Amino acid sequence: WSPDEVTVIFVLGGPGAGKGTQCTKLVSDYGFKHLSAGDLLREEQDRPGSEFGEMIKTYIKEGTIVPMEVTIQLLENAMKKAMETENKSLFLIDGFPRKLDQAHAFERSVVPSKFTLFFDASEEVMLKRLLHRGETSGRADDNIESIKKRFKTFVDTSMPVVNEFESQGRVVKIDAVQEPDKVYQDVQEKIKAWGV
Ligand code: UP5
Ligand code: MG
Repeated sequence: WSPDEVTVIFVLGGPGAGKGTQCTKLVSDYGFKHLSAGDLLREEQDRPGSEFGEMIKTYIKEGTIVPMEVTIQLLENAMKKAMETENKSLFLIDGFPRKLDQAHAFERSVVPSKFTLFFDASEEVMLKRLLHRGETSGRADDNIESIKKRFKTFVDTSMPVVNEFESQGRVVKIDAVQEPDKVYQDVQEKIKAWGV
C-alpha cells in the first residue's frame, strides 16, 4: 500500500492512558477508521475455531505482546475490509506497534505511519483508571496482577518504539492526565500541524 492511498496514525500510550477514549472522539469528528489492536486480538480470541484463541488469552492475561505475525495479519485484514466496504483510507491504529520488531515490520510491509499520537500519563493515574474500569469491564487483564505486568511490558518493550519515532520527529505527545475533553482539545490543536 502506498501512503497516497492510505494514511495511518499510530496511537500509543500506557495501559489506561485513554487511547480508546480519544480515538472514539476523533472518529466522530474526522471520519477516521479506528482499529484497536487489543480489540482485534480479543475478537480473534473469542472467534469459534480460531487456532490462536488460547495463545492470545495467555498473552493478554500476562500482559505480554502477542507474536506480531498474528496482530499484523488481523490489522491488515481489518484495513482491507474497511477500505472495501466503508471506503475508508484514514486509519487510527490504537495500541500498536508495542514492540520495535512490529513497528519495523508494519512500516515495511504494510505502510509507513504519518505520525504517532502518544498519550502520556503516570502509572498512578493509569492504575486508578484501570481498577475503576475493572469493576465493570469484564476484561481479563483489568486486575492488579495483570496491570502491573502490563506496566512493565510498556516500559521495557513499548517505550522504545515511542522513543525511536520521537528521535525521527514523528511523535505528537499529549498530556493525558487532564480530563478527557481537555485532552481532546490538545489533540485537535496539535494534529493540525500535521495537516489533519
Ligand atoms: N479514562 C480515559 N481517559 C480519561 C481521562 N482523561 N480522565 C479520566 N478517565 C479517563 O481508558 C481507560 C479508562 O480510563 C476508561 O475507564 C476511561 O473511561 C478512563 P481507555 O480509553 O480505555 O484507555 P486505553 O489507553 O485504551 O486503555 P487500554 O486498557 O485499552 O490499554 P492497553 O494498551 O492496556 O490495552 P490494549 O487493548 O491495547 O491491549 C491489551 C493487551 O493486548 C496487551 O496488554 C497485549 O497483551 C495485547 N496486545 C498485543 O499483544 N499486541 C498489540 O499490538 C496490542 C495488544
Ligand atoms: Mg484501549
